[in-house]
This record gives sequence, C-alpha cells and structure tokens, in this order.
Amino acid sequence: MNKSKFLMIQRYGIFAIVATVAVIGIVLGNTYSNTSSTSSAQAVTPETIDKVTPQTIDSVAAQDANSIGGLEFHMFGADAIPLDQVAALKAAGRTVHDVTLTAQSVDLPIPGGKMYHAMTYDGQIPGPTIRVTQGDVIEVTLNVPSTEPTGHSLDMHAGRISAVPNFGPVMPGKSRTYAYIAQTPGAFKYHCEGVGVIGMDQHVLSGMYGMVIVDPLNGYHKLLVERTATQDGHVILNNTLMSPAAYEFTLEYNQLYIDDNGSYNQDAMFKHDNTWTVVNGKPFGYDPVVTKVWNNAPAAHDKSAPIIVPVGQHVRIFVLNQGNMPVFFHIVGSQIDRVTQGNIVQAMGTQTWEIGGSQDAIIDAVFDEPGAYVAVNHDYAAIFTGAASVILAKDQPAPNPSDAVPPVSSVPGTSIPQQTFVHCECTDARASQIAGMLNSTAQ
Ligand SMILES: [Cu+2]
Repeated sequence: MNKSKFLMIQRYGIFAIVATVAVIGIVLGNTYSNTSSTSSAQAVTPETIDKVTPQTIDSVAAQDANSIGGLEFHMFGADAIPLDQVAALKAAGRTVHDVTLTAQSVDLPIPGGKMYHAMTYDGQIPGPTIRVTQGDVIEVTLNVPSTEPTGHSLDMHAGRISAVPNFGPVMPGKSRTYAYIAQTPGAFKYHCEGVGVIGMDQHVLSGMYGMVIVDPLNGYHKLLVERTATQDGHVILNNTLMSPAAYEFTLEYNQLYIDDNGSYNQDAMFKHDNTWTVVNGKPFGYDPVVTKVWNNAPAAHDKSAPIIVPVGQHVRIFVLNQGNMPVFFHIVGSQIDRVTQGNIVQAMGTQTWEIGGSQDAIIDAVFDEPGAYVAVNHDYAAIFTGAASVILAKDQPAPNPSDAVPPVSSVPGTSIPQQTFVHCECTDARASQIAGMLNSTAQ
C-alpha cells in the first residue's frame, strides 16, 4: 500500500469514528463519555482506528439504534409556507407581516449634480427595512409594473426556502407572492436576482437591495461595558451591564460602478474598480463636514446630515454588506463594545470588524464623550469614495436621518424610539411618502 492511500484510509477511519460518535450521541441524547459507559465500545487507539471499516461502523450504529428502540427522524418544520396555510399559522399564534415591494427603475442623484440609472424597490435605495421577530411569518409580494424595462426578482436571505421558483423572475406586469417563517435572528439581506440571475450584479449594484431585521424572540443580550476606575490608589475594572434597549441605526454598504453617462459599468465591477462607495445608498450621505459633496443636492432629502447619538447610552448599529468588497467596520475615535451575529456574541472590545459580502454584524457601542466620530469601511479606497459617515455624540438625543433609523422593534425593551427627518437616496415621490409615514407615526 502506498503511503498516500494509507493516509487516506486512516483519515477516513478517523472521520468515520467521529461521525459515528456524533450520531450515537444524537441518537442517545447523551455525551460520548456517557454513551461509551453503556456500550461495548473500546478505547480508541491507533490500532483500533486501523481496524475500523465502513461495515463495522454501520454495525455499531445499528446495534446502538436497535438497543434504544430504533431511530426517529425529525422534520424540523419547513420554513416555506404554502400561501393557503398562512392564516392557520396566524391562528396558531404567529405574527404575519404582509410586505409588498414594487420594482422601480428610476434616475437618482449622485454627487456633482449628476444622475445615474438606478434600480430600486419602492423608489428608494436601500429598499424599505423590514423588521420582524424570530418566528414571525413574512408574506411578501413583489410587483413589477408593466412600465418596467426588465423583469426583476426577490431573494430574501432571512428565510430558508427553495430558491426555485420563489426567487425566480417576475416579468413586467406580473407579481409573485411567497411566505416563510423567519427562524434565525440577524440583519439579513434581500436583493434582486435579475432575471434568472442574468443581470443580478447590475440590479443589486444599481440599488435593488434592502434589509430584514429578525429580532431574537427573547430579545438581545444585556451589554457588558468594560471600563476602568481607580479605588484606593489602584486601577480597577468598572463594569456596567446596560439594558438591551438601544438607540438603533442601520448602515448598508455597497458600491456603485457607473460610466460617465450614469449607466452600469460591468467591466469596472469585474475589476472591483468602483466609482463610489455608498452607505444607505449615498456616498458621504452622512458627511456634511469634510467632503460637502451634496452641497448642490437637488432636494432637501439628498443633503448630507450626520447621525447623532447620545453620550453614554447604548447604541446598536445593524451593519450589512450589500456589495462585493469587504467592509472593515470601524468607528474613528471610538471602539466597538460588542459584535453580535444572529444572537451570538462574536467579540467584545474590538477596534474593527470585518464583514464579507452579504454578511451582517450587529455593533453595540457606547460613546464615552461628546464629539465627532466617523463610521468607516477602513479600506482607504472605500473611505475616499464614500464610506465615511459622521456620528456626533451629544449630551441629548436629536432627530436623525430617516434612512439610518430602522422601524421600532416589536420585542419589548429593545428599541428606544427616535425622531427622524426625511433623508434618502430616493425619488421625490417616495420622499413625500416617507414624510407622510413619519408624520402618521409621530407621537
Ligand atoms: Cu431587478
């Protein structure tokens, strides 16, 4: 036997044993050590590993399964829901969210007084932020008006649901509805897949993307804030546990690849040679100080405006990378107190968090002193093409740009409601609609 073949067999043997232990552990609902004490399994040594064959593995598993009365296979319950069963799930206690998105191709402004050919959901970039609680049902309809020059589609990462036919093309004049249970918490991407994925890059990079926030059923964890103090001439840890209730924001990162005529430039995309880096649809949309690139903006809702947070309070930022380059999320002048993905804490007390394409991170931060901070993608090419968002920490909360503030969570003790003003990469008609929604929900 040559050496590589021997190693391959040996590796297979080890893998098979690990797999068998895992299966037995699951079957018996027990740990390996407990399982081994009730079975005839011998200590694992290099010699016993060499004797393992697929046949012996099977026989051990079969014996153990037999000894507990056989295997019971669990279906966890499909996430996809036939539309005629949505009402039954509602009656059973699940909250159902009826969501409608309308595809709209429209020209939108970029810095310098120019326009580009955008593709949107509902006339805004990003599309509307949808917020639900883990276990809720999302029943979503995509409308594609007959006036659209192309078909569109809707791929929602918040669900585990067959991509075909749900995410398939919806041609002009048509619509499609599907429903699913949002099983996993997080800040999920939704986006157009073009027409059978043809043109997906163009549609997403021209604006057809948005966020679904799925809040954990039992809420977010309290935030441990670790700082230091002095006591009796010594430095001590001064830890505080903050309520999950937070001032909340969304930051969605993407790239724009356009030519001088404002048309999508696929050659530039393949080279990752972006024209702009956009945050919530605009380059430098929250930077009225440094670049001033929106000074000649055509409408009030286009003008740059900073994000304002209260000092010493819990701030939660849902960061989602919608683009095809990494985001190295960093807040200049501050640090990240905690990074959560799903509802699992990934890091505490870190300076930067890398977020790959179509990945999200929930950033918790407390700003210790008043001042000016800048949320960036700490890639210099990204910073200088638009990924620099000014955050002002002030003694009191203040109204914030509407496109940076998500809907209030349904989970009690999660969102601290904020006042907002209309700010968006959107059509004037959509800005008017948003203004109406803000007025109707004003206290
Ligand atoms: Cu599309």
